[in-house]
Amino acid sequence: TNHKFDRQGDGIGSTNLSEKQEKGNKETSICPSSDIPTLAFPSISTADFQFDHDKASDIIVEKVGEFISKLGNARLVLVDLSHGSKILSLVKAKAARKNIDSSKFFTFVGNIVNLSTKGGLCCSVIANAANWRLKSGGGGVNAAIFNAAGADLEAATRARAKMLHPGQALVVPLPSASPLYLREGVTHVIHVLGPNMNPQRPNCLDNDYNEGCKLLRQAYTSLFEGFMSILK
Ligand code: AR6
Repeated sequence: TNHKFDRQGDGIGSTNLSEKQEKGNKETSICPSSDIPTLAFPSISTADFQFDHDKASDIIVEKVGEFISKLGNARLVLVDLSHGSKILSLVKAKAARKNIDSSKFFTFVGNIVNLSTKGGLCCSVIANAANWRLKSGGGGVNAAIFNAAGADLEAATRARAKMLHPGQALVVPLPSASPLYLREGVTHVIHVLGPNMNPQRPNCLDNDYNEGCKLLRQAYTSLFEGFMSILK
């Protein structure tokens, strides 16, 4: 019964289509304010930072399970680029096994910077798998988000913090002139720094999964608490 978690950007027959039709399929679609507050987040640390997918999926499901009841009507959505995403399948299966409410948490295939315009999924808040310097570029979801948001995001980020420690998150309200705000209806970006297992990157944990799992749990706690602070 995994399929109930499997919503997709191009899915026919989903509620997404009618949402789009209501907006008249306009290219510049700001999500209606009546929309359910939604956090879209990538799987922190599991690509460039080379964190074990099985361990990461356990932690995602554990943390979602812990926060879901505190979120009121808000939703959490784990996003990845491809239908073949290993982390999405693992999380889907484990969330189903734990009977996590699939209207409050589901996985979604799409690019986190165009979920509304391409996928029909309105997400007011998106998370970024950041680097410790909070710098643009570097590939992955970090490069995609900084590119899509324009210089506004760099300035707004810089005004709040110069760096992050692993396990920390930083909530950044997106200036209303940002293309990501105007086009996709994203009001906040939450930068998250996850644990790093890649020897080519700073602060490599050298396969210490004791510390790594602790830091990844902290990262998701910081992310979901950051999202809750926006909802208040
Ligand atoms: N939309 C949705 N998901 C994405 C996108 C996207 N546009 N791009 C990547 N993913 P990663 P990390 C997925 O490598 O492992 C950067 O260079 C990807 O498939 O972005 O935490 C930073 O500057 C994977 O599931 O983040 C840091 O130095 C997930 O997002 C470093 O990488 C995270 O992959 C952080 O590495």
